[in-house]
Order: sequence, then structure tokens, then C-alpha cells
Amino acid sequence: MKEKLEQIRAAAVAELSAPEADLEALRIRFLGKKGELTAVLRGMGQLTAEERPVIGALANEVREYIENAIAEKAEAQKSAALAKKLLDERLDVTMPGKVPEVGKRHPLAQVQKDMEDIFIGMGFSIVEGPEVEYDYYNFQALNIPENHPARDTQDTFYITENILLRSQTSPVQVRTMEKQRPPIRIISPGRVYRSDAVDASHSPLFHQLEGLVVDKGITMGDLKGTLETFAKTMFGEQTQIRFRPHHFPFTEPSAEVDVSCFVCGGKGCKLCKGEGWIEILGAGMVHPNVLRGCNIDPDEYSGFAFGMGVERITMIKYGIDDMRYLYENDVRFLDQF
Ligand code: 2U9
Repeated sequence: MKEKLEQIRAAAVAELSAPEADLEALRIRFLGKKGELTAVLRGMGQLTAEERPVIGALANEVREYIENAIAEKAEAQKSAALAKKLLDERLDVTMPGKVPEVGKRHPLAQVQKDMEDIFIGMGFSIVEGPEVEYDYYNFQALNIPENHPARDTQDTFYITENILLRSQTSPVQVRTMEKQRPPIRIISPGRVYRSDAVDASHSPLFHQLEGLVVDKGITMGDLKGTLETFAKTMFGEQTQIRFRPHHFPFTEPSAEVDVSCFVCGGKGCKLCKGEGWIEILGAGMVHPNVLRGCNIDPDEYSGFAFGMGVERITMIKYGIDDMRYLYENDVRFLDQF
């Protein structure tokens, strides 16, 4: 019987040495009511009075031994499971994180907003209007009657004989003057259309920002001061402006306006093509015919107007030499701004 007990102990040790040993099954097999140890104890009746306490003590010792061995094994299995879980779920906090890509405004939208902010700072309001316009608002009201040569340089896309895609944002100012009495101080940014083939400096769709001020006693001095403030804020405090006489049907007198080159300061460089000056916009005093057409008496009121291309200002500001980059939406290009 002694040997039998030692066999049971050895069998239990062997079974428990397997890492994945099923401890509950082993407990039932060795220590359970129908287990191997209980079977031995049941047979103790056949022992002599001397043998009984010896075997009883050994049986208890083997029981305790196996119980302890199972408990130890349970601890070992628990910590092995924890170690595996920690390894499986490990987090390397030193690993570089994923930086989420943050979008930004398109350079044209950014420059248009910068331009708007400058004029808002001078008290202008933003007004928008339709891109599909009547011939009247796009041409006739701006002193460009049928067959006027300016219709050639501003040729656009016609929906019908009288309805077209606006070639300038000026119709917005005309509509405003029809609705609102002076003082008027507005800018009109937006898309305009021309029947031009695409090249490095032309596109059938581009963006303009025009301005209009109408009040009593408005002079060309007000125009110069406004545009000088714009130029200095946009291109730097050292920037100077220059007016060159020009002709527009809707303004009289009219001028083209240059800024001193902010790259070379006027000495001549690649950006200003050796000129020292860069043309940025057109401007003038609102033609009396235009005021009259909107029921504003030119003897009582005067006004100035100006217009510029958002693409042109963007290209000058960032040294972009081909307008097509602005429409291709190549992220490698857009990311630079
Ligand atoms: C009203 C009266 C007058 C707007 C003006 C210009 C001069 C001008 C060009 C700049 C570059 C068009 O985008 S461009 O090709 N514009 O030179 N625009 S004065 O004059 C107006 C507008 C509205 C009622």
C-alpha cells in the first residue's frame, strides 16, 4: 500500500510537469471522491492495527503534497498567462505617433481672404452677386454699349443673346448702386469668365476682387490712399505704388497701378523682369455715365473703383510662374503654401 501511495505521488508529479496540465481534472483523478487516493484509503480496513496509522499518515502526507503541487502549479499557470497577456498586448510608447493630416485653404482662397481682410479693415463691406448675368449689367451699365471694342477684350460665354457668364465682378457694384444710396464702400470678390485659351497666364475661369466707393467729395487722392494701404499691407511696409494713365470705359480718368518690386526693392530682378515695378491692378474715378445709369447724380456724387485678379496677386506674392498650377490641385504644390 505504501508503494501504491508513492506511485500515486509520482504519477501526480509527472502529470503536473506538463505546462498545460488540466489541474481540475488532475484534482478529481487523484484527490476526488472516486479518485485514486480515496480508493487506497478505502482499502485501509484490511490493514493491521500497526500498519494503519503509518499508512494513514503517509496517505495524508501524499494528499497534502499533491494539493500543494496543484496549488503551486495553479500559481505558475496564472503568472505564465499574465506574462503572455502582457507580451501580446504590449504598447511601445516610444513608437512615433501617426500625425493626422490637417487640411488648409487653397492659396487662391487664402489670398482672396487676405485681400478681403485688408479692405474690411478699411471699412469696406463684401458683396456677392450672380455669375450668370445680363448683358446689361456686365456691359451696358458699365459704359460698354453694343459693338464697343472693349467687348472683344472681355469676350465671354453666352447663354443667350442677353445672358452670359460675367466677365468681371462689376455687375455686383452696379446692382448695389441701383439698390443702395451713397455712401457706398464695397468690395466684390468672385469668379469671372473669359473666352480665353489656357496658358501660363490665362484661364477661362479666374477670380477678381473689385472695389467701389461712392460718396460726396470722393477724389483720386482717396483712391491712391486706399490702394497704397492695400499694397503696403499685402506686400510690405516699404512698398510704393505708381499710377500710369490708362483707359477703361467705366472709369475716367483711369490708371494702371504698379507696386515697387518687393523682391529687389526697385533695382530690377527676375520677378519684376528688370522693371523694378509690377503691375497689380486697374483703377479710376467712376465714369459719370455709369453713375447716371444707376440714378446717382454725378454732379452731387463721385466715386472711385478698382479691379484686380486674385490669381495675379497670388502668383506675384508667391513667385508662381504658371497659373495652371493653381488649378491642378496637386498636393505637392499646394502643400508649399
Ligand atoms: C463700377 C464702376 C467701375 C472696376 C475696375 C479695373 C479698373 C481693372 C482688371 C484688373 C485685372 C480686370 O482681372 S482683371 O483683368 N480690372 O483694371 N476694374 S476699374 O471698375 C468699376 C467697377 C464697377 C460700377
